[in-house]
Formats: sequence, C-alpha cells, structure tokens
Amino acid sequence: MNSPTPEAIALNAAIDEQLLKTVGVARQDATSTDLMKAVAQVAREQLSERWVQTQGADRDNKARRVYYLSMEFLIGRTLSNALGALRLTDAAMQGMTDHAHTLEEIVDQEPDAALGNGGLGRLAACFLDSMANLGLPSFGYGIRYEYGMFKQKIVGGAQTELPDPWLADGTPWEFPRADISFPVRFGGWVEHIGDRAVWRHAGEVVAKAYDMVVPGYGTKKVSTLRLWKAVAPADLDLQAFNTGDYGRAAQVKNEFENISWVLYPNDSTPAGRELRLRQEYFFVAASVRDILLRHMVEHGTLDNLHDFVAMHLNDTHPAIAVAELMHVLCDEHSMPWAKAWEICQKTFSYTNHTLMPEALETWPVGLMQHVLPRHLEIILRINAEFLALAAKHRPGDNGFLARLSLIDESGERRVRMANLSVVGSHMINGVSALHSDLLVKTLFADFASLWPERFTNMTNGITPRRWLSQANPGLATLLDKNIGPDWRNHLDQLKQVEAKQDDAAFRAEFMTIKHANKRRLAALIEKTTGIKVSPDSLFDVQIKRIHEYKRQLLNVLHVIWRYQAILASPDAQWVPRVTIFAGKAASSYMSAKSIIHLIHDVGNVINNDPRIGDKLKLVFIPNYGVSVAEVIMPGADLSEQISTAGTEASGTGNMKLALNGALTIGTDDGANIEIRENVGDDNIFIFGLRTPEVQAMKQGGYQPMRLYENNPGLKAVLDAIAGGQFSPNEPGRYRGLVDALLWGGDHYMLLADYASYIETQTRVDALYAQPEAWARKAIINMANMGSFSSDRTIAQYAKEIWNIPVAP
Ligand code: 26V
Repeated sequence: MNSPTPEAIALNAAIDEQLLKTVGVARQDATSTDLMKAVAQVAREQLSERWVQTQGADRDNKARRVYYLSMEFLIGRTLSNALGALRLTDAAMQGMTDHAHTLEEIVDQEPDAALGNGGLGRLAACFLDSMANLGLPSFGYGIRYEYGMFKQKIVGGAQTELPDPWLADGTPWEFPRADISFPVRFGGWVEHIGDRAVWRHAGEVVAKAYDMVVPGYGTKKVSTLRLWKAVAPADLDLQAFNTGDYGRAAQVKNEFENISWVLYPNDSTPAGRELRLRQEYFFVAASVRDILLRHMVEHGTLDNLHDFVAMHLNDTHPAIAVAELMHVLCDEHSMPWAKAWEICQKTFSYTNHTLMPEALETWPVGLMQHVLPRHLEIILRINAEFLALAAKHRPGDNGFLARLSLIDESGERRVRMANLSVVGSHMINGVSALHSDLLVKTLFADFASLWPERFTNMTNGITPRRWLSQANPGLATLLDKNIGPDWRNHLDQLKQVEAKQDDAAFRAEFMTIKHANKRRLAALIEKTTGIKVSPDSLFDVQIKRIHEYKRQLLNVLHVIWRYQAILASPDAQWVPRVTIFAGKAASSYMSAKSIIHLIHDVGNVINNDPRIGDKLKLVFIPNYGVSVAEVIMPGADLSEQISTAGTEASGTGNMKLALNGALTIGTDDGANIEIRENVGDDNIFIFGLRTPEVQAMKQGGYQPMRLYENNPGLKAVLDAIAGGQFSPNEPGRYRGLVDALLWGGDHYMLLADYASYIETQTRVDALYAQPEAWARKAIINMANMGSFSSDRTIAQYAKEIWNIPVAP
C-alpha cells in the first residue's frame, strides 16, 4: 500500500479535528454519516475563504453582476463537487481508507438537495456551476424549500409519493445570514395620493437569507446561491402567545411560514393556486430588494441600475419581478414611470423552457387583485401603454392586440405571465435551435413581428465537472491519460480523442470502463428492484420526468413487440437487451402514473418468463434524481430521446448520456438535432416524423386507427395491453391508455412513429452485434460533445444577453 501523501495527512488531521469539534464523536466511533459531516466541514471552511475573497473583489471592482432568478435549483449532492473544486478528491480517498471507509460510501450519506422538478431546475444548477467556473460575478436566487421534490416509492407497481425532509438533519452547506432579511407584503388595497400610489398591504412575512457557496473548478472564484426562507414577523400575534393560546399562535405562524415549505412537484400543469403565486412573489420581492440594496451601497443611485445589474427570468415563474421593480422604483423611489420602464426593460431578460400550452402560467385577475393589488395596477398600465404602441404597427387589427395583451380576455380574465416576461425584457431566448425557431413562429410570433431583434437562441448545456469528471471517474481518468486534465474547463478538447477510435487499445480500455459502469448500474438495479440483469446486455435507457409527450409509452410498445418477437422466433440471434426506465410522474397526472404502472406490469411478465431469460429485461429504477442519474448516465449504451418532434424544448439528459458514450436513438427534436449535427448522421439513430410533418399530418386528419389496422405487429402489441395480458387481475387497467391512442386521436402520434421506431431499433441491434463498430461510434459521440458544456452556454449568455465580460 502507498504511504499517504502530505495532502492526505493534512486532510485527515483536519477531519479528525472536525469530528471532535463540530460532529462531537471520537475518531474510532465515527459512523459514515459522521465522517461525511466532518469532511463537509473541512471543505466548507476552505470554500468560505474563497467566498469572502470573491465577494470582496466583486465589491471593490463595482462589478456588473448577473442575478439568475429561479423557482428551482436541482443541485443534488455537494460533497464530491466541493472536493473536486478544492482538488481534494485524491486526498479524501486516501483519508477515508485510513478511516476504514471508501469515499463513495461517505459521499452516499449526503441527501440530495432536490429543489427542483426536472430539466429546468437541473439546468439552473449546471448554470451556477459554470458561472462560478467562468468567474462571472453572479448570484442565483430561489426558495429554501423545507421539503424538496417528493420521494417516489413503488408499491405494487404504482407510484406513491413520500415527503422529502432533506433539511431534517441540517445541511453542512448552508450559511444562514441572520443579518439579511426583508419584509414581503401581501394583500390590502392601493391609495392614490396625487400621482403617488401607496400600497396599504394587509399582511407581511419576513424573508431570511440562507446562502450556499457554489465553487468554481477552473478558478478560485465562487458563485452564491441565496435561498429565502419565510418566517412570521417577530411581533406576530403576541397576544395569542401571551394569553397562552399556543395552538392558535402556532397556527397563525404556520400560515406565514408555509410559503417556503414545499416545492410544487408538478411540471405539466401550472399550479394555479394562491400559495404558488405567493411563493413566486415572495422570493422575487426579497431578491429584488437585496439586489437594489447592494446596488445602492456600491453606486448610491438607482439611475444606473441597468449598467450594473442583469436579472434573468428562468421561465415565467419569477415574472412578477417586472412589476415589483416598477413598484419599487416608482412608488418607493419616486422615479418617473417612463424612466423606470426603460431601466426595467434593460435589466431583465427571459428564457422560455416549454411550448406546451398547458404549462404556460396565467393567473386569474381576481386572484392577482387579492394577493398583489398594486402589482395588478402596474401590469394593467404596462399593458395599456404597450397595446397603444402595438396598435400603431397594425391599426385596426384587434386579433393582433388580443393575442399580444398581457390579459387573456377570452374567459375568466387572466394575466399571461409569458407576455409580461416578453414585454419587460430586452432579450428573450429559447433553449435549442429548433425551440427558439418555433418560439418566434408560434407562441411569440406576434411579439417577434414587433421586436425581431429581441429574440435569440441559447442552446442548453451541462456541466462536465458533475456529469463526467465526478459521475464517471473511470472515463475521466482515461481522458486525463490521453489529453491531460484541462477538458474539465475546456470541453472542446474532447475532440482530440476522436482519432483514438482507430486505436484498438484505446477502444478496449474505453469499453472496459463502460462495462465496469454497467456492473455498477446493474448493482443499483438489483439493490433497488431485486432484478438481476447481465451487464453483457445492451443497456437501453430512458430517464426523465414521465410525460405523454416524452413518449415512454412508445418505448414500452417496442419492448412488448420484442417480447412477442422473441417468443415467435426463440432461436434467432437476439441481442440481449435491458430496457431501463426511471422518472417521476406529477402526483395528479393520471396517465403518466398509469404508464409507470404499465412498465411494472409488463416487466413482471417478461422478467419472469423462463422462455426469455437474458434476452430481454425491463426495469424501472425508483426515485430518479440527480444522484441516481450520476450512476445511470455512465452505464448506458443507448439513450432514448423519443419525444414527438416539436415538443421537447431541448433536453439535457440527451447531452449527459452522449457525453458518457451512449448512442442516441431519437426524434428530430430539441437539442437532438444539434447533437446529430455534431456527431454526424452515421453516429446517431434518428427516426420518425419531423416537426413540419407532424404539423401537416395533424392538419390533414391523422387516423391512428388506420395504422393499427394495417400493422399486424402493432395490433398484436396494443391488443395484448388492452386485453389485459399484463394485468390479468384487472384486465381493463390499461384500456384508457390504449383508447387514447386508437380513439382519442393519439395526441403525441405514437402510432405514426411506431414503424420507424421499431425498424430503427433493429438497426441498433445490428450495430451492437459488432462491438468494435459500436465502440467507435460511442467514442465519436463523446468526443463531439464539447459544445454542450454549460460553460459554452453561459459564456454566450454573458456575451450576448447579460453584457458581462468573461475571460476567454
Ligand atoms: C412548470 C410548472 C408549472 C407550475 C408548477 C411548477 C412548475 C414547474 C416547472 C414548470 C415548467 C417546466 C418546464 C421545463 O422543465 N422545461 C424543460 O426545460 C429544460 C431546460 O431548458 C429542457 O431541456 C426541457 O426540454 C424542457 O422540457
């Protein structure tokens, strides 16, 4: 055994000290959780130093900063990431051996910070990582949810939801800022005194700041994630306390504090609930006040706010910030409306993350009046002035004005948050080339006709530190050996290994690493589901939120087709395959939950059919989240990205999987298109209708029943589901799912893409049967992912939207 390095000796001494001083246990009694806490404390102290330095420097330089406002930050675990940034990973590995543990085991003790639903929240976390890495003066602002994304437990094949009290044992990573808090007001009415508006609010809650430090990898700079917790005002209902009515006092307190209790776990339909609107305003109001205070301290005036402050709206969730900034500038700082409006538009920018009409936020005017009466007034004034301007462009076109209006007047009057975001911003972007193009052609076509120069594209990206360096240490080491370690900060350098596809020894090493990652994934599958799978099979992976548009059901149809085909030709040379699903369904989204149930029912039949053996397995890994993803991504051979063309704004799992050497089977959708452009047509499996064909077929009268009648294979698959073959105890269980395809119009056109999908899957088999050819393509995929680093994305935002210099 190697003798410990000086770094490991120093680290171990520091860990022992923390075990004693902060955790309160003796070295020999420390459990793995104790060790996790002690190592985290050591890292925390070192990060804290970097933090103080960064903030001091940014203050002294009067830096222009970006403030990323987001309801969600899906950060996952912090320990490995922090050790990597501090270059302490090797020392910690050695140190833990001395403590008779492995670093992996220690790291596993940390709960995920699951403060997000899916892609939008994880993107915000990758972005913060890149902002720190690029040394961008930056803050993320969000909510310190007491309960994050629910935990998914599968009971009898069905999803159940359990709470996620991730803060129950505290977290070593937050810094409570006792001195930073702001009152946030709600309700009441507005008085107009002369030309001044005074908001006589009815209630107030206090927002308290909790910071998390976001370390950079390539620099000693850090970024800050500031999360707000709601607490009742100190003087709250003292009377109830004084009279000893503690029950009543606690109830009143809870009514205030519930604002930051729980993340809304629904990314398919807007919550539409008063508490959600309160959450949105709560964190926006506190953040805007914090930002303006910092600006005033540094500059002493708000006249130049837009010169030093860029505020970014991560989807429409923080859009009320537009009205809040107007409220503060005009009502509290007596700035003239026109001047405030100019500053406002120069300060904000907005990213749209979905075209799905059901996910677009609107708030009933009556509710807005009740919760934020002054903000409603402001929105109505913005709207009146905006519509007057728009009317000059197309006089007499009332349809145009009705579509542009911030108020939807078609039924119960509602405030359209997307329209407010567009009108209040100087730049608006989509998240992939296709999505940004569709935005200006569909959802925002009218706005784009007014302001074409405001619309742009910023294709998403992912942080290579977490998604390759940390998640796939085997592959990271291989890359270090071949091209040195700098790819972590300059992912373009991966291009240098493309030529290695011709090197048989490199290919062998690459595939040996993949195999080890598959064994690790197989172990996770066995641990969480009890199902044994062979790592020699093709690992076919679809991991993401469960949504009809993402078409997990199409994948299941393929699995059933394969099952039937194997039974029909048991002696054919089947490429053994394990189809792996993971993902959560919104608790109220019945068809998504039904798809999860179907996956389990079909898996039960196939996995226990002795005629099938290792030729086919179907598994569902429960409780998908960042940490589970870090194990699945490196072990995948095939990445399923099969949304109906035109529906997936970008996708980022597609990037993570390709970066880890999986080949993509996907539609011409979202960032799949740009992945194809980078890896080349021969190294990706694209199938199905393209967006214009989807649109044309919808208009031309799509007839799914025809496809069913004319394709015997498809018919057999759907009949098996509808006939109860997989749910013998309840034969009608999936009638609804099948009826929606055959009689309900098959909204996401699964049947239209079915034949193309099956045919493409057989091409996948053929390639997998040639391991050397497969290895070459896997290497080519990884080597061409350079432009999908979130460093590239953030550098582009900084240059083209936020106007903040980044060192090249
Ligand atoms: C909507 C709502 C409605 C109210 C309740 C809470 C909630 C939470 C999230 C959402 C919208 C989710 C939109 C979203 O996650 N879009 C995804 O964004 C990814 C990053 O840009 C992108 O890769 C995915 O394609 C896109 O679906």
